[in-house]
Amino acid sequence: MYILFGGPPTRGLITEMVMAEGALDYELRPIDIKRKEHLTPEYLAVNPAGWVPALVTPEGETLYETPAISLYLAERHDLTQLAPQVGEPQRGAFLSALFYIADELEPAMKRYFYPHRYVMRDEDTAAMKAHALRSALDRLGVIDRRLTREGPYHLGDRFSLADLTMAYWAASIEDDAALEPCPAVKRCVELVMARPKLRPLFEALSGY
Ligand SMILES: N[C@@H](CCC(=O)N[C@@H](CS)C(=O)NCC(=O)O)C(=O)O
Repeated sequence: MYILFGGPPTRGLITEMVMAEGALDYELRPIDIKRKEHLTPEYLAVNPAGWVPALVTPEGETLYETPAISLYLAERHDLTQLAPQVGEPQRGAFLSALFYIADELEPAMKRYFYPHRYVMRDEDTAAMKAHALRSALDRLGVIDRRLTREGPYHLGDRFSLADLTMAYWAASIEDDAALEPCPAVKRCVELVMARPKLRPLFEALSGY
């Protein structure tokens, strides 16, 4: 059985969504980052980076970095409904989409949630948060243009981990109106959130 260190409102939810889509069993060990449980010696022994999620495999190996965990689960369990397999025509487009989200959108979201870490003076925190949101929306704007051209999903009619991951981040933006300039992103998020196995997990996110 997998052991997942995470829980809402963290991106551990992305891993839970992958588990749900794949009907995989796991034991959730919630880590409350507000109470700094991710910085305890016990948790740092699991993931020395002090971040959640971390996933312990049935064989006892510890995995970290959310997109890596998602890909690992999709590949190990042949979850072709989440990821085109190596050699499939859409594999390259899928990897490009997933890595764009991981490398470009995620860092902006990190600054959005932790703006105080990126300023020299406390009084600049609100401006940093606003700047981070603009950066995230800029990235979502790029995705929006792709989805307008090729959507409703990143791979056309085919849902994938790229949509799931993007939807988690877009749904995490506190101001619903912020997504108004990105109608194709909004449409994709709605489609992802309506998936029966994912709906309860997105509801858990909106409760925070
Ligand atoms: N690159 C890592 C980052 C993980 C990450 O930053 N997780 C957040 C929760 S969503 C966290 O642990 N935050 C605590 C902190 O940064 O102190 C991943 O994608 O898994």
